[in-house]
Amino acid sequence: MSSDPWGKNVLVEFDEGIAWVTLNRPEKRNAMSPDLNSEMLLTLDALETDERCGVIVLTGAGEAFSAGMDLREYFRATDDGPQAKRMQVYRTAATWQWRRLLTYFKPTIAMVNGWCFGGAFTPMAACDIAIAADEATFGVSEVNWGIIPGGNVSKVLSVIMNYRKALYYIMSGETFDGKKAAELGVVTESVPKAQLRERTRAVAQSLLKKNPTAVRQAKIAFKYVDEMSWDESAEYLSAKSDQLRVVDPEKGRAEGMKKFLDDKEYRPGLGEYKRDK
Ligand code: ACO
Ligand code: V55
Repeated sequence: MSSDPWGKNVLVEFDEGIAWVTLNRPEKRNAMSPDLNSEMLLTLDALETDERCGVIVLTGAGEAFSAGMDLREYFRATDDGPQAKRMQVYRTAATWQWRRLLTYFKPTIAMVNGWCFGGAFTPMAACDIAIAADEATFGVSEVNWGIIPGGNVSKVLSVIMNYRKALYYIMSGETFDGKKAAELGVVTESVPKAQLRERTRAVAQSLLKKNPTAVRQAKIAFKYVDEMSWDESAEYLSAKSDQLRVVDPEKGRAEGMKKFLDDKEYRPGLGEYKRDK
């Protein structure tokens, strides 16, 4: 018997350093139920220390990325029940959707293959990178169901989206496609659905080629500075840089300097080195 926490509402496949993590309730368009949320939380915790996982790709089974929170199991079933139980269900959702994902130890990519509604914006936006199918449909649809974008959907929108655009989509519930999502900065890029997996795989593989400690420290630093003053940020970034030298087992800083200054044979993304050695 496998002791993996995933396997029912969440599937995980390992593929050369990539862990493909799939929300797996296709018949419910991967709506996030309390059971799914508990499984995702355990899955993220397990993958954080799993050596087969160097980067996470979060996606959805079937036609949907995720149709948001499960209106039946997450809201209706808990609305009139004990407050303590409801808070526990909400907290589990929040814990994986943004607390864990925002500063996850490994790079995270949301691969938005289809429908992305309401509560699905939280994990999508909490991933470091989001790549959508041009054909995907996005909607901040809460207003249609007499609720507001909670679960920190409004907060993530205030970070990733322009103020006027965010308010417009929050108040109108109007949908937009993957191309528009890229234009709005809601996703990093969008590609035709036929190329989505291949493109996502290429991005994931390019991240895996970088020094993982440097990538991690850069990402985490970026996420935290947002809410700091300039002075705090400068001080924190300086400390974070020093920390990187200490915690990097590859000693990438010394290696990086040597590659550029002494060996002169490394030009990431720029082709052949042209200067005289
Ligand atoms: N909560 C609960 N059940 C859902 C949800 C949801 N968010 N989304 C889809 N489902 C269920 C449907 O009730 C249906 O269940 P059934 O087969 O038992 O009747 C099943 O998934 C398939 O849904 P359909 O509507 O039949 O699928 P279709 O492909 O036609 O449409 C779509 C997909 C557009 C995603 C549609 O299901 C939809 O609009 N869902 C709601 C999207 C939404 O607004 N989500 C935000 C919720 S609010 C929040 O997240 C905080
Ligand atoms: C919403 C989402 C939630 C939640 C409460 O967007 C409301 C609606 C993502 O979790 O806990």
